[in-house]
Amino acid sequence: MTAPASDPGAAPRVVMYATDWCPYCRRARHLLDAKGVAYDEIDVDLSPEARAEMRQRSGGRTSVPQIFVGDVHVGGSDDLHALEARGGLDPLLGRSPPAPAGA
Ligand SMILES: N[C@@H](CCC(=O)N[C@@H](CS)C(=O)NCC(=O)O)C(=O)O
Repeated sequence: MTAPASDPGAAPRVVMYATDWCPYCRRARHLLDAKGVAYDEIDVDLSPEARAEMRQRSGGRTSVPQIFVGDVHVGGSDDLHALEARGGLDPLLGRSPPAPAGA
């Protein structure tokens, strides 16, 4: 169940607009799955309305995937991986970043 937006301790809903065939979507899925992040995937090939919603929410971007954490537009797969590499994804997800190796 998705927690209400008003609950400050709740994990934000993660939404990925994607297509079945897109390799960048596969890369994004792989990262989210590896981190155990639950997300809702919306296939924009199946719905012109969803594709229009994606474009509107992402400031006009047309490529897939487009990933949102709560109301925050992360961007595409490269953006998601870059955010993870600089340690920004866990805080956005409401998680503590992993302890450094050897700590
Ligand atoms: N840098 C982007 C590349 C995404 C990308 O090129 N997606 C392709 C499908 S795999 C696409 O949507 N192309 C159509 C378009 O750019 O409108 C990312 O990492 O998400």
